[in-house]
Amino acid sequence: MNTKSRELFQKALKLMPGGVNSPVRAFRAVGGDPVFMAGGKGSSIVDVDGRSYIDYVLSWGPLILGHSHPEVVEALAKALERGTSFGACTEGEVELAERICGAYPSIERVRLVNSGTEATLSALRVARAATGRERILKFEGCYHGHGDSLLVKAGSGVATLGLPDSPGVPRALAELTVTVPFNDPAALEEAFRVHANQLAAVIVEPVIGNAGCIPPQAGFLEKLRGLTAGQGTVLILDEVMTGFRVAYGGAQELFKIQPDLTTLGKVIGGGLPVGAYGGKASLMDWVAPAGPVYQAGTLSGNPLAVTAGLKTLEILRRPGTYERLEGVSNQLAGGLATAAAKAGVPLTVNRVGSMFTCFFTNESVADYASAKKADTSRFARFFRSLLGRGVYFPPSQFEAAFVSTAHHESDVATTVEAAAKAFEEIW
Ligand code: KE4
Repeated sequence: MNTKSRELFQKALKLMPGGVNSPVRAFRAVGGDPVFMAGGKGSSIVDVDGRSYIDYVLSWGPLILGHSHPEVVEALAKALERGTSFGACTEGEVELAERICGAYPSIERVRLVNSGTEATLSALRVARAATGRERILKFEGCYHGHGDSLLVKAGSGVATLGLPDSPGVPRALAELTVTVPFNDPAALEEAFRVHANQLAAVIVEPVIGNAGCIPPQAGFLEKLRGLTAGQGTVLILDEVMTGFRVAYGGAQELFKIQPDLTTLGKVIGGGLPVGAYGGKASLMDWVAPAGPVYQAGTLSGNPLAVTAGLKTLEILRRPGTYERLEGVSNQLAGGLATAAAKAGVPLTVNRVGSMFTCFFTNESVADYASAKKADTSRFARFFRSLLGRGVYFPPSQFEAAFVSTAHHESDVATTVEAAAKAFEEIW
């Protein structure tokens, strides 16, 4: 019985909307009260009642090295002694920009911001300014932060104008966003026919993480690159989740796609608030003060966040890091699939590198529509059964789970054993 969590949540409900600072943390998709966390070390996280869990949320992606990596903590401690923020240029920002541009050949200029949301809404602003166009296209099920233009769901039919996905988003703005299904080349071609030469930008999660993990099908990203290049539409790869996660050079390295702009976040802050957007100099030099597109931020390039990010990227560059991540992630995904099959539970495990999702369906999941066919109530029971056995999965069927370099074979064994019992329970 998580008593302190329960007490804190009752208090939080009186002080914060829904008792949380980000909706998914409220556990509404899985039922019950959220667990309040108190600390973490390596692959494990501990709640305020002293219970520890093997953590596959990892702060929704940033903690690719696990919690409190000693070298990150040490670097932060030293940075703290020099101060927390200057609101001025610092050497660390130049070094982090250099690291990002070195890892992403498509990025000639980069601007650091404080979140993925800031990165995506700024990238869209640049694309609209540079093309002189207003309409944009996104894919159903992709989440790019809470910028107004991106909180839009598909209108009826294909390639039709968007509808606000949240109150407060002006209809006139939502209508400028076209949505089509992911992995649907025909729908994409139709959208480029209907809106020929009117699209300022297409923004896409090259591997969807926000509908659960959905990889691009062969040729889809290439088709997207061809259509955007052909009509002077800016291709924005939203790599806030996949950047430095699925490969050091992100999904654009993995799938060999050269976008015009890229957005980053999560891993590049090593657990502290950092986002970034960057790409061709011809686009990024539209950004103030080089150009007229205004974007700014009090804490952009913050020395602490930059320190955590730089140390994280340094450790990720060490030989064998991604190979080990791949090995442990593959072992885990295989173990979960085998356990489900043994229990007769329909399960589709989608994985790209160290991000994965267990969909409770026996159909393949290639877009948002197929993801939504998953049995979300069974997922909720699975989540709660695992939680009770000390394994913390993302509290939603439509989220990606993550593995860190701190997860070892022993964590996989414990997780698969717990899942096998959970599958028996939830059948
Ligand atoms: P933030 O503003 O939350 O830093 O980043 C927004 C964002 C942009 N692009 C992608 C591909 C993202 O995954 C995100 C944020 N991801 C969610 C997890 N699905 C953050 C968790 C949350 O909202 O609490």
